[in-house]
Amino acid sequence: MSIVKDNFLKKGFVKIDQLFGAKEAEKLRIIYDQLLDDKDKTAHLRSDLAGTNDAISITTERITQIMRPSMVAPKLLQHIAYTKALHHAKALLGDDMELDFDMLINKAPHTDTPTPWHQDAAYWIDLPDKRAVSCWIALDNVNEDNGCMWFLPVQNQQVLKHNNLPNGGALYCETDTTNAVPVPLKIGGCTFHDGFTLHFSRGNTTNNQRRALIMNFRPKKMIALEREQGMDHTGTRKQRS
Ligand SMILES: O=C(O)CCC(=O)C(=O)O
Repeated sequence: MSIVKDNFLKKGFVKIDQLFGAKEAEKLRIIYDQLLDDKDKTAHLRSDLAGTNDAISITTERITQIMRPSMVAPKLLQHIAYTKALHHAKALLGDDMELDFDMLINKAPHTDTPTPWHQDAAYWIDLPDKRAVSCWIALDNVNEDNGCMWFLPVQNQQVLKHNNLPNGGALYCETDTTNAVPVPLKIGGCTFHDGFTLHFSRGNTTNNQRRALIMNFRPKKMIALEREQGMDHTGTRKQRS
């Protein structure tokens, strides 16, 4: 077994230093910035993970999430990032892995808003085959100050009780974070994490954007089951399992 797969299976996450290079990252950033700027075309897929319950949220998106960006910009799917991430997903969890959904999560400069601790599986419907992996790709250099990912080594395949931040914000759960590990990345680097792995990121306190492109992979048959139940990862956020 490769070291990457071994680490992933033992800890629930693994880092790949470089999924692709700077030129490829720049191509993605151009599309990414167009999507961020185009509030009309992305309106139905866009929200603020910080919730929208206060004066700041009227003028400022703190954690911009755009679900399924490749539905608005299909050329994203032609980018090598998607091919390479799928290749790793198959190596980690099996040849039947396919792209379920993609998303953008951007932390604008000085928005200083953490993404709370959660497990992705809390957002999903309960499926018989629980294999799922997310690839989180850095399109800027990321560190603790602008919101790199932190992970807790996975304990078991249980979804903890989650709650929503007020007014449609992210799901969060209470957990002991003593053993949490930050994973700084260079542009084009990525992490893969399991659907049960607890993760979080600090707010962005720097002068620059913190742009991440995320892809989620699961077995082809489970994607079909989700779609039959109307789950296409474009709807409102709530705890589902
Ligand atoms: O980018 C972030 O701050 C959080 C990302 C996340 O929660 C995820 O990829 O599942």
